[in-house]
Amino acid sequence: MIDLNELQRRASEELAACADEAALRAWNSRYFGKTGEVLVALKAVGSVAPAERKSYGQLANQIKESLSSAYEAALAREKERALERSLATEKLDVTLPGREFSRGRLHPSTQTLRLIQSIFAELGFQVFRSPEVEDDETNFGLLNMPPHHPARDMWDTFHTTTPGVLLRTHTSPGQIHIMRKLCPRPIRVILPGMCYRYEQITPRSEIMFHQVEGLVIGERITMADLKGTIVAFARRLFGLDRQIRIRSSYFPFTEPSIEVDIDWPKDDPNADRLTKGTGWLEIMGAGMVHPIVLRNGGYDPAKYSGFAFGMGPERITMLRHAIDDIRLFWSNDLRFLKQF
Ligand code: FA5
Repeated sequence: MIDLNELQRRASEELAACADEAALRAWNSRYFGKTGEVLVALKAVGSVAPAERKSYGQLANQIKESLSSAYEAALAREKERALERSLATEKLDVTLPGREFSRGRLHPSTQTLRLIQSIFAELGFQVFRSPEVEDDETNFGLLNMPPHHPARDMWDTFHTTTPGVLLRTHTSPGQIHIMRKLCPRPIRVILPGMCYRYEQITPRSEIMFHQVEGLVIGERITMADLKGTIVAFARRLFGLDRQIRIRSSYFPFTEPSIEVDIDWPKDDPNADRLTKGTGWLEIMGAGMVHPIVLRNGGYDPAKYSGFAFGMGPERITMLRHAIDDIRLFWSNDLRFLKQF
């Protein structure tokens, strides 16, 4: 017959000696597992002599109850101790102020692009996109610059390995796309996007920069509409204190053609360097859409006329904030970008 008192004493001593949760769980399976000693002792009741069976059974049950509640209590105590230990060693001060997230912001060019778009939205213009990778024909040919036209020299670009496929040098090819899409309906759109030029980088010229193309086509559109639109836009963007200068110019895809300048802030020490001593910075080219271009877009120049412009948002941002070097825009220097 199993000595129940000895079993209880031994189990209690061993339980008291358990130092951590793992030891407690090992104890539990030793005594209460499938073949654990306590369960074996309980099952042994059948082999006890009938006279002693009742008292043996009662004692075995008592021992089982008391050992199992002692185990539960020891386990709970051990869990509490483990929590205290981790609180003491892994200190977390919930009263400390949180770490500040560094918040991103919009690039100054994006801010200007959004401003330009909102001004033109007020003037009734829709926004369209056109591809940055173009074919030679749309970037030049359909804009009245056939192969070997000398004006192509003003817009040297990056060519892909596919002959005739290039990175657009201006947003003007978008004029052809939108005309062919909307013909013969009237058009009043802007086409913002990135352009690329293979040229000398200077404080006012980059090899990649944004442009916002504008195109208006309809019946009886005149140069007065172009001038009125440009002045209304510039007044909204720069305020009434800044001056606008409109000069005659030349583009193969407009006739007549103009260029528009804004006066550089007079008190800025970089004024001379950036304006080549003139006090003015050019922000856009514009003009009345050339009849050949109208025809290439599907419009009959005898019935329709239109104006177009192409402006540089980086130049505009330079003028708004007196930024003295266009190279700052794409150099990813946070000291510059965080100021906007
Ligand atoms: C053109 O690109 C013409 N397509 C503009 C146009 C459109 C004329 C429609 C008539 C009708 P231009 O090369 O001058 O023109 O560029 C227009 C504007 O883009 C410039 O006034 C300037 O603001 C900006 N720009 C031109 N080159 C650069 C450059 N390298 N870096 C930054 N901005 C530039």
